Amino acid sequence: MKLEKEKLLDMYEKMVRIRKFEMKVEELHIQGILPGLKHLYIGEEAVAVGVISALREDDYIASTHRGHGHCIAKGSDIKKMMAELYGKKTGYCKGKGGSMHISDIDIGILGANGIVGANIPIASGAALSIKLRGTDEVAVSFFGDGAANEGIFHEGINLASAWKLPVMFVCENNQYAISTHQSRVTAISNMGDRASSYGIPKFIVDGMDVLAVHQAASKAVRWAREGKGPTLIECKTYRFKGHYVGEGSRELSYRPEEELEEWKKRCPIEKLKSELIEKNILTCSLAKKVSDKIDGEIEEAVKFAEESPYPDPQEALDDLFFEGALR
Ligand SMILES: Cc1ncc(C[n+]2csc(CCOP(=O)(O)OP(=O)(O)O)c2C)c(N)n1
Ligand SMILES: [Mg+2]
Repeated sequence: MKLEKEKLLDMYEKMVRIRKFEMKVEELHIQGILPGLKHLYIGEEAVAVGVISALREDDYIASTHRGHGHCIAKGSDIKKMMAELYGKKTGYCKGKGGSMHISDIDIGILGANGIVGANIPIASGAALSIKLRGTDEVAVSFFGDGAANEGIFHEGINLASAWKLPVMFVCENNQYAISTHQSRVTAISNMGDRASSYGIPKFIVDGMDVLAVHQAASKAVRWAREGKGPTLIECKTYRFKGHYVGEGSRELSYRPEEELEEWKKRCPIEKLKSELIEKNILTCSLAKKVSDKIDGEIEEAVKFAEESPYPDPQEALDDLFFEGALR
């Protein structure tokens, strides 16, 4: 599959935007500036960008607790994301949701989700709605290797396959569910092999290679748009940081330093960068320009968040479904 130069550069830029956003979030959290819990996507950028770059704007994604990368890849406003992380009124959830509740329905982001595995049936539900409306959008559920061992994985995929719903199930297999290695709780090594239980196609790809992910996702999108139903895409990936910001050195108690170092050598951004340089699509000076531009965007997002007001305490119960019940 040959991708246009602009498309490749856009994918590169999006991966850099995710990386830099996450690095800033880590820095601000460690300084004690950001409240709440954050799970960084550093190391996994190729999965979100590879899959989402195969979608249209009117397609849907359902995200996870590790969701900043999905939102940025789908085109979220990083100013509103940063404001949400600061707990400010100008954030996506008016500062009351935080990292694990960012959503932007206008561009098809059905929401991050702090409940592991919960977005699998949500994406299937969105796909059912697509089917009932008779349109050709697709829905994507991102979830981890840990989520793939929950009952909801079976329920969501089973019904989607029985009803041939236009949904892609993307397993971001970073090998760990918090501190538990996949091999301790799963007898098979490829989560993608489970596709055969549901009679759907599988793709098992190198999740550090954005082009490989994009290629698999493009096939899955075509499959869904043609009305053939769901697919399961397993992306082998790795998180370069702890499970959550603040885990610190504890992470080395459950995963060997050498393993981390080996995976870092396979950085998905460096990989794409060198491939694009080799093909004369990217130059070092253009890469520097992209880096500077994104540094500027992040600085602007932080400024926007810092200058924004906190929500008024009077608004604490606004926008909640049970608001009436409490008053
Ligand atoms: C239903 C549910 N069970 C447990 C948790 C606690 N929890 C939060 S993240 C996580 C690990 C998830 O691992 P995985 O699905 O592999 O995603 P990753 O963090 O590796 O991206 C767990 C167990 C939760 N939030 N929801
Ligand atoms: Mg995991």
